[in-house]
Amino acid sequence: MLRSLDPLDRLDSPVTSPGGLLQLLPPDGARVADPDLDPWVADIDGESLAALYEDLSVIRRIDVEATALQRQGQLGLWPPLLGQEAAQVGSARALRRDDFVFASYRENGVAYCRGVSIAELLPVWRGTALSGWNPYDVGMATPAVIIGAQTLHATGYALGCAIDGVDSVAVAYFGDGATSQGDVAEAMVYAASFRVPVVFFCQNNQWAISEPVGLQATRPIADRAPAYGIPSMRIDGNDVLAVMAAMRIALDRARTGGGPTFIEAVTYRMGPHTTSDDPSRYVDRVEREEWLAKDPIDRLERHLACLGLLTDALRASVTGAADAAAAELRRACLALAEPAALTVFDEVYAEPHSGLERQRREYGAYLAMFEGGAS
Ligand SMILES: Cc1ncc(C[n+]2csc(CCOP(=O)(O)OP(=O)(O)O)c2C)c(N)n1
Ligand SMILES: [Mg+2]
Repeated sequence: MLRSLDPLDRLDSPVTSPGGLLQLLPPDGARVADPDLDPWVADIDGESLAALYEDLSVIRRIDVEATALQRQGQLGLWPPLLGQEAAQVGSARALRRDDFVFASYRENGVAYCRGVSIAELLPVWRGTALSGWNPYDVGMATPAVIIGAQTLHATGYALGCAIDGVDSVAVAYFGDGATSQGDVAEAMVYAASFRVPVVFFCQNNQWAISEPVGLQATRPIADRAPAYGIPSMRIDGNDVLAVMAAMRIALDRARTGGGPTFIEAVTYRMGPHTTSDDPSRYVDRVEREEWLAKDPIDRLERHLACLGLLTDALRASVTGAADAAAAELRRACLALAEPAALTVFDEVYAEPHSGLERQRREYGAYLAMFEGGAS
């Protein structure tokens, strides 16, 4: 039998916090109590809150700067995470170094928290390399663009951890849209059957490109998990403390043999799907305004102010860190060397492959037709 904690039990109860979400920091920043979540963030003192505030602010700045660089033609594409900072920081900062993340393209905030350098975030989006970092250096795989596929990778990795007898946990990050993919269903069935130490972390940002979540989920997405035998929590994804508490509950369950947990972090994609998208064609402005009032950084600022911790010194140091990140992003982007065209065939397979060699020859011959020839 799976161990079930109160947050799961309360999912079916009509008397949950507003909107049916588990919450510790509402938009006005006045901390609310939650008997299930509170013990899991009891150690978060003023210093920790300030560190979270810096993470959120730096990540937003990286995201905004990268979006601007794409607009200036310096990046080919960028998938903004604007509005989802708390979901990413709260969850990623709950992880241990030996845990392993399998994410989609949008988790640049998670990558930052895992220790991926700003320079390593960029090559894929500038098109100068097929991947930006060594997964084993940071405990995070490079982004999966095949929607939902990473849930299978995470489940397999986590099963390996269990077989090895280590208590590391794998976390799959994916979106609301991904929950309609077969891969996610397969991963959840498998994880439940074998009590795999994996956390399914769904950022419900209300959109799968231009498709609103309501079209594919007439019930909360978190409600699906118990049917697989997986406990779930539906949390306010713009509340960094609630996210951290939920992730710590899930990690503890996984480490102690309780198997998988599903977390639905309810948030909002404030920007376009990617820089190639024009959300003004389908997003309701009033709805977006409503979510703007629930901004994850504003509410942490209000909370810090309530505690008397939003000092000029803190503001100055956080602004300094964000400015430095933006400058580093711009510098690193412009410094990326353009790769030789034929290197696109390198490191596709570990072993030589005749089909790939044929393609390399053909492309080389094509390039040779131009001035300068193949490089
Ligand atoms: C298997 C697969 N089908 C379709 C796509 C095209 N696609 C790219 S992003 C996306 C929407 C994903 O939405 P969601 O899972 O909510 O993640 P979000 O982009 O909102 O973070 C789709 C359908 C894809 N990349 N892979
Ligand atoms: Mg989505």
